[in-house]
Amino acid sequence: MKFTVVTILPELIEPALAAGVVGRAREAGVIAVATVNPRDFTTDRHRSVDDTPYGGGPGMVMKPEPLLAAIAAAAGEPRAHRILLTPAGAPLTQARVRELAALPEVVLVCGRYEGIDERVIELAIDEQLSIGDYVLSGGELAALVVIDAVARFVPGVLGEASSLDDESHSAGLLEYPQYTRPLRLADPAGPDRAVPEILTSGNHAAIAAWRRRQAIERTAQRRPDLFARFAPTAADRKALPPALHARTHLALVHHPVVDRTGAVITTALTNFDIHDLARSSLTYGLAGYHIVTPIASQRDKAEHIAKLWIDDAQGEHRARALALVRTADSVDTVMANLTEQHGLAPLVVATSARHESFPAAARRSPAELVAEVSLNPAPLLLLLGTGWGLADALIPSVSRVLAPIEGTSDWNHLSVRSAGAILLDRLFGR
Ligand code: 4FV
Repeated sequence: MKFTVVTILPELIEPALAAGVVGRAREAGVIAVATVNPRDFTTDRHRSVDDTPYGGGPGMVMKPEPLLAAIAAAAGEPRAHRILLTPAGAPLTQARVRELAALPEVVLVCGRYEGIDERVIELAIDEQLSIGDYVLSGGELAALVVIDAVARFVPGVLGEASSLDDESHSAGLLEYPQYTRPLRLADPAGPDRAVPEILTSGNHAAIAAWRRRQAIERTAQRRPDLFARFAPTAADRKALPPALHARTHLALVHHPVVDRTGAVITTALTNFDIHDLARSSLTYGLAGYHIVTPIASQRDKAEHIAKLWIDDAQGEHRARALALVRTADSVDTVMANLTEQHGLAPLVVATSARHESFPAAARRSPAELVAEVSLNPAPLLLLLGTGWGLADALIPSVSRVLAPIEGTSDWNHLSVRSAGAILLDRLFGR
């Protein structure tokens, strides 16, 4: 594979390719790296490659003509794929790296100064890539990152191509921890640090399973964004707890809640709360929807309405949703039911429109909560408050609270049905 770097500082490229697997691959001719300098395509006696920005402002901008000529020379015919390294580009990913490695050659255009004339991008750039949300003094280091990452996928560059599959990000997961000799490492602050026994067990299947679990756990803890996109394999499913949504229960709490004055009250059950939240619960694959009220007649009403729909053959699609409905006289009763049903006490997560509620509970965004509890086999109990919200002081079992939903105005009185649907989508929506 051939890499041609368009840069006014070619001396930055050579040294980085003088050693390591990429350097050796270059010596072996498995990959080729060339540079083209726009300064060689200037026509003025100062060989200028930059000029002041139209519209004023600090710094200089790279002139279009030398760049266009240099890119054309680098791309040749048939024209190679032309990439500009810029913070404004698409984030570079392992998946894109793997795709680029399938190309016979790429041209990597490096900006300097404040950047390049926009018309060069319009006329002569096929793709813009960024190596990260920060600003470098030039694109050269980014070009070297691309060369190093892509070259690793070029056959013949890495000894064991197999190691590519195990690497971080290859399966959308972070890498598992690595160990080598010595078996026990002295730790001045405590007992020796030993290599996990599983790794010296010789049981390769168990070692592979342990490594996979480590990779999944690390990704969940450190990169909720990546974990949200992680698709477990069938084997993972066996090793991991059931999908989080399938062990999540929603509870609509009518007591203890507060009124606008903050007084603790019991609210009345409303018919469409039963239907709507049952349908949202089914849509996101929840395990159950619990209507919590200390008033027996209200519980009877809820069960009656659910039964009406469940028995009504016509409404079979509604019936599936209403079949999720349960009633309970208190949150504690729901917790006891779930502990019995799942054999594990539930993690109780509150929701609230107010930032200051449940001060003792850990605050979580939906992605953070999913990442934190996805590998914890316990059921999840999500509490929705009616009225003006849950009476936080009266529900000590809450250990986590989801950040309030924020729209675009300071008015935040979503109906509990809407808030429930939005939160479920943020937790489990694809
Ligand atoms: C960069 C990045 C980057 C911006 C102005 C070069 C510099 C200067 N490239 N990922 N981050 N480029 O900061 O790719 O022209």
